[in-house]
Amino acid sequence: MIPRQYVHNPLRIVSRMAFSSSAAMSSDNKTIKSWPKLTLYGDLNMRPFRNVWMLEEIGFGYHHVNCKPWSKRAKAVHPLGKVPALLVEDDDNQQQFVVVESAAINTFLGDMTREIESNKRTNDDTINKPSRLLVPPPATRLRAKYDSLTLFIMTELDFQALWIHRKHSDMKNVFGEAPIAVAEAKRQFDKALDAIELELNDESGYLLSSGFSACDILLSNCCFWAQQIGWLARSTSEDEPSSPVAGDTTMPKSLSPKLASYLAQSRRRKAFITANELRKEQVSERKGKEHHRSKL
Ligand SMILES: N[C@@H](CCC(=O)N[C@@H](CS)C(=O)NCC(=O)O)C(=O)O
Repeated sequence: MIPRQYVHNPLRIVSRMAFSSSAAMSSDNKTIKSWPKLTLYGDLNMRPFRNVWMLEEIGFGYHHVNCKPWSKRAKAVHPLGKVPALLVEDDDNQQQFVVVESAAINTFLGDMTREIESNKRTNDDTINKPSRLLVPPPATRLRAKYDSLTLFIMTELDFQALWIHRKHSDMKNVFGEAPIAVAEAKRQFDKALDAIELELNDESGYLLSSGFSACDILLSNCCFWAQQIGWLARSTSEDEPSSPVAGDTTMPKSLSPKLASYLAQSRRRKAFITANELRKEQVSERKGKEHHRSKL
C-alpha cells in the first residue's frame, strides 16, 4: 500500500529541473539534512536501473514510477521526455525539484547520503560508523578522480559508443540506420574500455582506492549493456581460440580476467541483486504501476 503522501500528480510539477532557471529562493543552497521523499521515474530495463541500484546501495526509502521515454509521465518530469528523472520533495526546506541525467542523480544521492550521515554523527556521539563513500566529498583528490571517471564513462562509453548503437541499430526505425557510425562507436567503446580498465584499483578491486562507489555502478552497467548487444564477451573464454583482431568491429571485445572478476563482484552485491529482481518484477507489473520501497 502506498502511503497517501507519496501519491502525487507529476503533471503538477512547476519547478522542473535542478538546473532550470527559476527565481532564486532562499532555500536553494540549503543542504538537505534528512532523507526527502524521492520518486524515480523510468523503465528499469533502461538507464534508470543505475539509479535503483544506487538507491538500494544507500538503503533508504524511495518510490519508483515505471514509465517509458516520451510517455506523459516522463514528459512531465524531463524536458525531452527521457528517463531517468528523480523528483525530490524536501519538506524541511519546502522545496520540490527534479534531477535529470543518470550520473547526476547518483552523484546527488551519494552527496546527500554523506551529508545526512555526517549530520547524524555530529548529533549522536554514539554513532561511530565511518561514512560510506559512495560519492567522495568535494574538493578532495578522490572526488576529482570520481568526477573524472564518471564523466569519462558517460561521454566516452555511454554517449559516444553504446548510445549510438542503441539509436542507430536497435532503434533504427525511429532514429535511422547508420552502420558506419555504429562501427565507429564500437571502435570507440573498445578504446575507452581499455583505458578505463587500467584505472581498476588492484587493492580495492574497484575504480576508487576507497572501494565501491557510484562510478562503479556506471561502469558495470555499461559493461552489462555491452554484453547484451554482443560488444563485450560474457566470459573470458568466449572468444578463444580466435581472439578478435584489434579494430574488428564485428566481434565482441574479449573480456580480460581483471574485468571479468570486477563484473562478477558487482553482480554479487546485494543492492545489485535487489535492483535486478525489481527489474524482473517490473516486466510482470502493469505499465505505470507505482512501487514503494519502505524505509529500512
Ligand atoms: N544522458 C542521459 C540519457 C537519458 C536517455 O537518453 N535515456 C533513454 C532511455 S535509457 C531515453 O529516454 N531515450 C529516449 C530518447 O532518446 O528520446 C542519462 O544518462 O540519463
